[in-house]
Amino acid sequence: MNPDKCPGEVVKLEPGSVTAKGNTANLKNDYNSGTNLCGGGNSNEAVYTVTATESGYVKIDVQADNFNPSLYARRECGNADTRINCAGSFNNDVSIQFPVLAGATFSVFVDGYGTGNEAGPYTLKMTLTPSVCVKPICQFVRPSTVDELMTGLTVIVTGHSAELASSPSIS
Ligand SMILES: [Ca+2]
Ligand SMILES: [Ca+2]
Repeated sequence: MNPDKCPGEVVKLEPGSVTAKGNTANLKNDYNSGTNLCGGGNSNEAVYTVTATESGYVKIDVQADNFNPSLYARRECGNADTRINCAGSFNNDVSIQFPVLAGATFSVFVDGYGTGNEAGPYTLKMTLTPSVCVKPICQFVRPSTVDELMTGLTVIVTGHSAELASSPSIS
């Protein structure tokens, strides 16, 4: 798959970690994070579309060799309004995390943060920590935080199943 545009590289994420190396220097600027907070509008980016095989917590890290990275995830690859989470950094290292359900597909963008075209070699690491389910209750490993509420996903940790909600809520 062409890593430059949606859906980009297709990845199946099982419990544990997947590491990918890439280089945005030879790609094009097609997408941005959709918010000034996380940037991406001036820089080339690479795209990965990921399916989680189990419910749990996803943590995504980007280590940029020599540029300021922007990292964001969307539920729909081509739709900035479906952003799940994002981060931009003037350091070389940036990470985001969010809960997922089994079978959920999301897209990850390795972009650049700043006023110029921030691009170059990077290492992307994605880790899925599965939730622990003792029916009928699923206990997600990481407790709920404000970070999590930004994701637009609501994880119901009690009841018969975890469910996706259309908007964030505090419970
Ligand atoms: Ca691109
Ligand atoms: Ca971009």
